[in-house]
Amino acid sequence: MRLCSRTDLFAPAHLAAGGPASRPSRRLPPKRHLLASATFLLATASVPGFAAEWFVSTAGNDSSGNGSLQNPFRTIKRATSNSVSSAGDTVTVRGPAGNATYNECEVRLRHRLVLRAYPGERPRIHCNDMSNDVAVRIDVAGSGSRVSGFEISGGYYGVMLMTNWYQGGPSGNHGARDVVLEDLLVHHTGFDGIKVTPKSDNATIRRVEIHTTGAGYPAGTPDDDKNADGIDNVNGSGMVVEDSYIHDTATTGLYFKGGAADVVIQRNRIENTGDAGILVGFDTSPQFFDLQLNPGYYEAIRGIVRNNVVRNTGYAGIGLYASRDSVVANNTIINAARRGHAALYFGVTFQDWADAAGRPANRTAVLRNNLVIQDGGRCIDIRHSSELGGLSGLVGAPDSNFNGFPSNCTFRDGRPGSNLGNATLAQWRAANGADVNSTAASFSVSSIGHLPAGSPAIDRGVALAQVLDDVDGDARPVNYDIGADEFRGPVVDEPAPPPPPRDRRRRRADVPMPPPDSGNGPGSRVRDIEIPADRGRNPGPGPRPRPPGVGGATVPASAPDVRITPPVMAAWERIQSWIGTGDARDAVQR
Ligand SMILES: [Ca+2]
Ligand SMILES: [Ca+2]
Ligand SMILES: [Ca+2]
Repeated sequence: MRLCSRTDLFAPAHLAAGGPASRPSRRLPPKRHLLASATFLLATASVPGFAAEWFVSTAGNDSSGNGSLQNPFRTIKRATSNSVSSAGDTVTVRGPAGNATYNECEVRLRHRLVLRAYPGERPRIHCNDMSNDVAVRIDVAGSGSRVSGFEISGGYYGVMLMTNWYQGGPSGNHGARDVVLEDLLVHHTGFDGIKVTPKSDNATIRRVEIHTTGAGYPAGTPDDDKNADGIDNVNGSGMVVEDSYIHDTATTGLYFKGGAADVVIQRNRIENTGDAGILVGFDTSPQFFDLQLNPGYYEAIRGIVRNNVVRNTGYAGIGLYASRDSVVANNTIINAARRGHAALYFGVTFQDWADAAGRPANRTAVLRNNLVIQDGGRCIDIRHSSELGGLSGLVGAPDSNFNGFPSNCTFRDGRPGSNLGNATLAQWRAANGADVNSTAASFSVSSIGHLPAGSPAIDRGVALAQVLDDVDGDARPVNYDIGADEFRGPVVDEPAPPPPPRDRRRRRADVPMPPPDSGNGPGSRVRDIEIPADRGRNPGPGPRPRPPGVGGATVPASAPDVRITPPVMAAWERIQSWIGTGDARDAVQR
């Protein structure tokens, strides 16, 4: 079987779906013995609606401290416990350079909190246990929480949003909703960097760097046996991931699946991924779908992927699996699919080969203004499998146009009746009418995806209501460029790319990527394989109404909700400044 399970062996029981959120911690909660802080507590507790702020410092003390700035606690867990903080409070963690590390696992938000770094400081939460504990866990009762400004390393997952939802359970069950994760550096996690479980709706992940996932695998573990993505969302709807940098992941950079609806992925940079870059849907075990909302077992619904730069991926640059009403627009994909698939890929899903499952083909996916840069290889592939009576990667003709491709890449439609194997762009157009306005040329971009002056991508796209800005957060004028960047004249200050990795685990980034062709170039044998499926180890939520999907038209009348936040470039520069500061990348020399 191509889809061998590679997940459950490593899933601790208490991380399994439905179990963890309501299960009491195996550690005893701190005792209510804060005599020293009685006055402080009374002062805060006696005022209805008063939101307290609690401070934590590596110089603090859980016994004698009272959580004030002057007399802080020593551990974050002390401050987040039910015996200290309550819903609506803020926990502020000191992290001065040289003394910023909290060796804690299972930092758990049991109620709605703001857990943040002290201004100007960068505390680090490091969990040494990558088998049983996560570093930061947000309970269902922690819905509405915000985690901001931390470096997080180790743990089974770096951050996990919990759920008590399960298929067929009470309709009111859900996951940790409306959680904001921002300005985080998550790295060297045992498995996934951030895990979003079913019905953990409306998560916002912004200005986050994630790298070096899968540190929990023994040395020598084959890549195909790993499951350690940057962000793994199983049925968490309404998620927004933006202005983030995900790189050097053991498997896929980011995916949302299991019926996740109304997800927006924008202005991110994703590179050096073991498997795919971004996947809209994938392959989820049937029990994680909400069959009332999604009886057709679609993996992703109304997802939007725009203005991302994706580079150096093992499999698809951007792939779609059992999705419907998706928009993939204005992305730049560079040297994708080194091990198989294509820069833009329509995959098929198996859903455990279960009798009760849907395995629908992708439907009404709009591909516009995407820029593919590579030497040969496959630009678009529509897969077909003869298993289970025949599974197709797409219903109908591909709705793909105004994209930019290298002149020497190929196109395939593996569905019955198609003769497109290693087709040229002209043959692809003639066969299915797609990409008639797309451009074949020798494109290039800078190290961060900017177009050079005179690029054949400039003004060759089409205006889209679903795309109003570019990767820099700049508004797009009338004449759209192809790719993530809208060229706006001579570039004065081209920011340098993030520095190369320092420790051994990140060395991979230093190695020049092989030519994109290796194995999938014209005339070579394409590995027609699927990425091993994630069996939905931990599942997430229900759709939130959102602007109407795009039904194939390039410019729908209604404008979607586009959020223009600080440009990704600024985020990358800030991320760069984190690296090499603080007290050590040191403690994590695994
Ligand atoms: Ca995963
Ligand atoms: Ca333009
Ligand atoms: Ca720009």
